Amino acid sequence: MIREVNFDGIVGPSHNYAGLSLGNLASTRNAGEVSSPRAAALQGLDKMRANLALGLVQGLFVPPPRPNDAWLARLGTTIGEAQPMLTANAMSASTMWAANAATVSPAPDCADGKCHLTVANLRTMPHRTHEWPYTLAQLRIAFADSSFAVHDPVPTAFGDEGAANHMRFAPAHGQPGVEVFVYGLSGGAFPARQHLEASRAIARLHRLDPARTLFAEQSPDAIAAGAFHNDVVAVANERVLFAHEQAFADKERFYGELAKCLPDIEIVEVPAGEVPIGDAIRSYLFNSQLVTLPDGTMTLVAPTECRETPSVAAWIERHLASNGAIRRVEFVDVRQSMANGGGPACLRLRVACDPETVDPRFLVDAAKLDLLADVISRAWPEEIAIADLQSPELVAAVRAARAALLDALDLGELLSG
Ligand code: SUG
Repeated sequence: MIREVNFDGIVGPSHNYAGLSLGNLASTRNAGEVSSPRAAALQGLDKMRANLALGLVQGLFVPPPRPNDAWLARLGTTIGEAQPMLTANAMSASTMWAANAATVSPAPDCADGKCHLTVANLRTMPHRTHEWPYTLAQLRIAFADSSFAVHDPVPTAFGDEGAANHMRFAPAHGQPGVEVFVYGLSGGAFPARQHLEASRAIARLHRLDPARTLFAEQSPDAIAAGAFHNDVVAVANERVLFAHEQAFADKERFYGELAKCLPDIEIVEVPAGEVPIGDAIRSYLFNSQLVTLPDGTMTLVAPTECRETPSVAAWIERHLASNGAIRRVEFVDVRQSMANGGGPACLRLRVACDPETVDPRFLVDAAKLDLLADVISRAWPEEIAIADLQSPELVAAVRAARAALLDALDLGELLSG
C-alpha cells in the first residue's frame, strides 16, 4: 500500500547563522545572529508531531557528524586550526533541509517498478557539498529493501539540489505520475543551482517514461528575487500545482505540457498583484507542505510567517472562502529554520512508498518523538554565536549530542559516518 511518507531532517546540534548561502535572502539577512539549536530541533519535532496528528506517516533523518573532520582533513586542517570560513562550513547543520537530500521517483513511475532515489550533490554551496556521503549512508540503510534503488550523486560537473527542484503529479500517490524537473539557467546576481543536465541524468537513471517527464525552467527573475530553489515558489500534490505567477520562465508552455500529460491538472496560481514575489519569499507561502489527509482533504502546512504577512494572510483567507483546491491550512512554527531560508517543505523529503518497506528506525510515532525531545532538551546547545563555533566545549557538546541521538534511535552504525 503506497503512502506518502515525509522524512524530516532533525535539526543538528550545530545549527548556526553563518550566512553561507548567497541568493538565500534569509540566510544573508540573519548572518551573525545567535542561533538556538535546541529550540530549532524542538520546533522540528513539533512539526512532525502535528503532521502525525493529521494522520500522515512521518519519518526522520539524523544529522551528520559535525564538525566534519574528514572534510577539514582533506583541506589539510582541523577544527582547532581552521580559518573562520572553513569552520563555519564544517559546522553547518544544513542537512536539516531534507528536501535537498535526494530526488525521489516512486515505483509506479519507474520502468523497473522500484522506487528510485538519487542523493543530491549540492555542489553550488561549499557547506552543502559535503553532505551527500552521510545522506547516502542513511538512504542505503533506510531504503535497503529490494523495492528501492538508491543511486550515487550525479557527477559534480552538473549541480543537483534534489527534490527542491522536482515536482510529481499523480491522480493519487500510488498511481503512475508525471515528474517535473525544474532547472535554472540564470539568476541575475545569484547562482542558479539546479542544472538541466543533472535533471536529465536523474530522469534516465530513474528509468522514467519520457512521455510523462517534463523539464521546466525556473524564472531567472524569481531566482534573482531570492527563490534559490523552485520549492520556494511552487509546490505540487497529487493533481494540484500551487505556484506563484512568476515561478517559471515560460509558464504558458509549461502549463500546456502539464495539461497534456495530466488533463485534470488543477493549477492554483497566485498572481503577483495579490501576493508580490517578495512577500511570497519572505513568508514562504509556497514552501508549505501540500498534503492530502486520510479523509481526502487537501491541506497546506504553512509557516506562521504566512499569517503575519498581510498579502499572504488575505490570499489564504480568500482561497479558503472560495472553496478552492486547498481546503485547510495548518500553521507551524519553524522560525529557527526559516531564519536560514528553510520552511516546512524544505525540512522534509517526500517518499511515496509502502511504509512497511522502510527501516523502522527511520519512522516515528508520538512516543518516539517524546524520546527524541528528551534527548534534544538534554544534549542540544541552547545557543550558538558565530564567534564560538571553534570553541572546544561547543565542539565536544555537538559531538556528544549526535552520539546521544544515534544511541536513542539505535543507529550506532552511523556514528563514524
Ligand atoms: O541551501 N540554507 C539552505 C536552505 C535550503 C532550503 N531548502 C529548500 N528550499 N528546499 C540553502 O540555502 C543556510 C546557510 C547558513 O547556514 O548560513 C542554508 O544553507
